[in-house]
Amino acid sequence: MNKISSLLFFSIALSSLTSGCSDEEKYKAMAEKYTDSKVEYEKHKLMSPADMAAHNDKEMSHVMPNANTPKIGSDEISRNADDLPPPINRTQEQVVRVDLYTDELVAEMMPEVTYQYWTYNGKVPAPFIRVREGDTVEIHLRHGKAGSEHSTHSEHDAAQHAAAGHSAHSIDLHAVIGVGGGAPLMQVAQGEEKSFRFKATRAGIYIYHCASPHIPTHIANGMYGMILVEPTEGLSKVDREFYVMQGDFYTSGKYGDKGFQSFSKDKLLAEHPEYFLFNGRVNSLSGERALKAKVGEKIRLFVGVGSHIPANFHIIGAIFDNLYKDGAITSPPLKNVQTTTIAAGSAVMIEFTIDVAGKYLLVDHNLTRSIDKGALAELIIADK
Ligand SMILES: [Cu+2]
Repeated sequence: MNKISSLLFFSIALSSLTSGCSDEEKYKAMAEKYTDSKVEYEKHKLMSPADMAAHNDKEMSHVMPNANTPKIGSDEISRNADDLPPPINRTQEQVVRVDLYTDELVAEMMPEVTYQYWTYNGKVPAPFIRVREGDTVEIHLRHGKAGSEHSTHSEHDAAQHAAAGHSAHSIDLHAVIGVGGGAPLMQVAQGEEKSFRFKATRAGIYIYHCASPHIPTHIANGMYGMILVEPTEGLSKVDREFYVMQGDFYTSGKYGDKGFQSFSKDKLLAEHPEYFLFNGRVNSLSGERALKAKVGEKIRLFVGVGSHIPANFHIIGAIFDNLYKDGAITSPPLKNVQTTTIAAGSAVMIEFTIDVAGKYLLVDHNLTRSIDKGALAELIIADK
């Protein structure tokens, strides 16, 4: 056994002991897995970014979230629906710097149910990026939060990340015209930071997501967000804007099963999610965190599907005055729409007003997803 693997073996044995397990065979199996992952990591280090992006990750299927859970936090995983930058009012193009970091963290999917999310900036969805057509966008992506436990590169941490299936993270922005949406330039290993620039030439509302092997797993675990490229003339003025993303989640246990739920790759491959969620968790946008507006106000929603299953987006009791399908915000809108499909990896812009005060529900009109599997949010309309 060389120095690194014996060190790994020692720390695994130690962590197993502290968690009360003394089964020697189990240590051995775990050590072997770590050694394998170490070899795997070395292999990935030697790959070119293009190979990395194309890599189909057959060997990386030994995902071990339990053994590699970096931290247990009670932090809110869900991004608030009003957490987006204000409209752009400048008339000149500029360079816009965007700082992102990746973080894997355990959080509540619903009360007493926890899950290890993979995120940009610690929330699902990722930050809403807002730029103007003609801007030069400079994306900085760091693997690990600066100053955190995994912020600097170490062989041990790298092996852990590799074993957990995220030896690299990256970003593919649908607003980019270029190979891989930037992903081949942006494969970042644990402790690394990379950046690239692109010119936002096409106005629209776009998805961005992680594109590191195994790509569907990274996305399913929560690594997606939106980028809005406003047209040069800007968007029409509204009173409220909200940011909502639907995602499908694949837990080992069934919907509602208590305790830590590991990711199920089998269910992902079978396209059989247990949860359909708005902004990352059950009831993330309800009660205190509901979307709030007033009678007669002009409301604009940006709604996207980050992960793999298209949505049938509907608001019970509302009609979409203007619907900009498929992210096409410069095309004439559809008028008076009840429900819209949103493709996987796409987003829509919706504008509407409501004349009657009360509580309205955002749903996926494939309604078991909302009533039985989580895709439900509240819009509270107050009297003026
Ligand atoms: Cu990733």
